[in-house]
Amino acid sequence: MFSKNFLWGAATAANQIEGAYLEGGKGLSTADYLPGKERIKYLFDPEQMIHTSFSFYPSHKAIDFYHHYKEDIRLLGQLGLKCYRMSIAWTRIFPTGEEELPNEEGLKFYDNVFDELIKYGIEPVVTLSHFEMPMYLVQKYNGWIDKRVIQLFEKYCRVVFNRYKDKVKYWLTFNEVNSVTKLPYHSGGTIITEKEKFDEVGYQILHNQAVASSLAVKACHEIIPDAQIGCMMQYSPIYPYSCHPEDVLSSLHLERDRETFSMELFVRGEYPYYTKRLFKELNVNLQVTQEELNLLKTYTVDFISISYYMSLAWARTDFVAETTDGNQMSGLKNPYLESSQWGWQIDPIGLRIALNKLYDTYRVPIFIVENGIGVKEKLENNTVIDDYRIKYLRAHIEQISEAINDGVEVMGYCMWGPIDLISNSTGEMSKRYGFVYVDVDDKGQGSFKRYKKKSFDWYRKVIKTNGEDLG
Ligand code: BGP
Repeated sequence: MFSKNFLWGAATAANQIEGAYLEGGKGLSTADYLPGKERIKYLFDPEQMIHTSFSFYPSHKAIDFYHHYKEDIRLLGQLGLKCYRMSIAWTRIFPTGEEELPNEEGLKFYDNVFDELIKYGIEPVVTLSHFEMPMYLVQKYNGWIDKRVIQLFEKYCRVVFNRYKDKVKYWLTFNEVNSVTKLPYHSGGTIITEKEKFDEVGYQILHNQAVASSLAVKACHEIIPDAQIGCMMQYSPIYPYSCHPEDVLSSLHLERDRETFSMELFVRGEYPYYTKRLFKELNVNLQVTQEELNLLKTYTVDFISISYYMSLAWARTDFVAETTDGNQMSGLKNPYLESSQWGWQIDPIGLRIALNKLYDTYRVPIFIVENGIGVKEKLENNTVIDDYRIKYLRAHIEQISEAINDGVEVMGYCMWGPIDLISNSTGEMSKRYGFVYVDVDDKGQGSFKRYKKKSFDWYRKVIKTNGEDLG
């Protein structure tokens, strides 16, 4: 049973929808340097990427939400969304990150977006940093590895909290914050040249972002006392491939090191008990002050938010089995699960498991802020009959309902990508997630017209009946 105030929603990110990458005084961001399909090659080695000039950059136009926001929010209004998760591009507010004063045109743009959402009774849920930051700060400081970026981020947070305090009551700090230890450029604007320092740099960025999150929590509560602010983690439960004790142990380690480690910092406000051993094994030595540790402990988040797309299987090091791709992590193929066209394993029960595990450990409310399926689709008769999407979302919503019946406090659910958008991992437009088809291809060509898919009316009904009618 979903509570009356359950936040039914949908989620996007600025660099995947807005376009207009140099309009309104916006500065260049890390995302503006990501190419289209070629990006996969560079995700783990961005140094060469930022010095290469590509023929096409998806974020520059994206789906042109910047000029279509009224039309798009009207569609979100028709869906009956209770909330809409979106992100603010830091570079629209502070183009280089270091200006004395914010860019009024950028502030005004988000004022317009929030006003439009509020007009339709949609609560904005705002991510402060979703895989982008001013490129200037990458060039000057090498991104989040430099602690001076913490203060610049705090300044940006204080500006947007003050400006939008009457309009936005739900905030998220860093999108999929645990990804920084795997993707330091993507999530932290840091280029690592000494490969042997990869783990050390990754965990230092995570620390710096945890400190910044504490400062954001402090500022948010001071400036908007009735707001709630959460952290955001990419969570794919890691299953042991077999009941061999070594498989169980290695999956426990993988899940902790790559995923839940970050939650200890943000939710409990301290380094987990296994840190010493982990850091010794990874040869990680961090620059941490007592003042920073005090901040972590004092200003913890109000709730956890997660993205959930899939689960992964894992085993002991010398075990050989078929592998599969996943959201920023690959793993072993689970013989009991089907996969999406991109190899992400479809596992609705995994969401119930994820919610129970997190609630069991942290006992704070959980907000699912991303879940969905990317599919190659063709527009026929001005629509797409996407029964597979309905099936995927229905199965996941059923499992959320089960988790709520288990006793887990779930605040809300945002499906990912209500209107087709640019894929984060592949830069493709053809990895479509939406209830609304957008006529743009992988090279940014098309009419940019929007068309409702079959799932549009289905989700509208789900929300209208507060999850009673999933048929
Ligand atoms: C998450 C990101 C999103 C989004 C989603 C789907 O990791 O937070 O930005 O894109 O995954 O992934 P993709 O776009 O790679 O299919």
